[in-house]
Amino acid sequence: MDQYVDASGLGLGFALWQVGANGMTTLVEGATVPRNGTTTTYTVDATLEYGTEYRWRGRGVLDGAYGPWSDLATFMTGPAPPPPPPAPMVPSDPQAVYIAIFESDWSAATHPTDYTDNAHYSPMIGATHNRSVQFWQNGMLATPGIENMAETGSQSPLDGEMQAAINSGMAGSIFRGRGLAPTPRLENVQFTATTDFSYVTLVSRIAPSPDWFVGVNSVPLIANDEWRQEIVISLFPWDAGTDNGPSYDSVDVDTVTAQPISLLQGDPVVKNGTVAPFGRFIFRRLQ
Ligand SMILES: [Ca+2]
Ligand SMILES: [Ca+2]
Repeated sequence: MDQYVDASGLGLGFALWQVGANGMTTLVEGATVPRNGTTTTYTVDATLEYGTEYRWRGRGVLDGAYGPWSDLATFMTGPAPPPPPPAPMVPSDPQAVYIAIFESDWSAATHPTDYTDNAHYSPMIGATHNRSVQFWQNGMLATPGIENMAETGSQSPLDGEMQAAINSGMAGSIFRGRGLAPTPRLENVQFTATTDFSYVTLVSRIAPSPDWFVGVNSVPLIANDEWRQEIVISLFPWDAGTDNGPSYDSVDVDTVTAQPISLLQGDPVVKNGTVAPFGRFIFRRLQ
């Protein structure tokens, strides 16, 4: 413990203890400093811990002789401040341009049962949106927009449903692509996603068919705070649950009580006992 005295030889000694959870005290710091007028201040060098009890006391020092210690004084340090907020969970780029590639394998080789020479797909339609809206979903009843898309290939009124989501702040943009005719074939469509609308939904009708379509619902384009570079999704056939025809060229048999959207099973989409995918969507970031 260093000792200092002022010109008159009078100094003050201080000692500070930390009180542990078990009540044991540990000396944190002690010092002797020159007297400074009527108020002598000492600032400890040690960094004190949050939410911890400390005790201290002082005594006079004169020419190396010590007076009696004062009574112990006690104080409590304040609670720890809240941790800093986590870094924002958004990519540094506020938007990203994607190309959606629709690569169809559908042919007499992939789906030989009842294969039709007229096999094609209706024009693609999609939207960017947030988690507050789903335009279709496995187990959900088809909206009028999904029903008409799946039964006739029309982009309407699905585009109206997407526009309504834009108007209510749940979707960012609608994008439309060409159909695929004939198949197998490739088509693509570009769109721009933003951090506010970073999910993508895209559908196209399997045609001809009663009410079958390929599509994805709410694909997240951001992962680990970054725009995803490439996402490949196999396309299994969905049944919109709104027409009962059993095969591609069936005449319209409107379903009296609509059924939930479900994965299409059995003939004619099965080959060697399993449903064969019709192709894939590839979402690739361009910029
Ligand atoms: Ca119908
Ligand atoms: Ca059906």
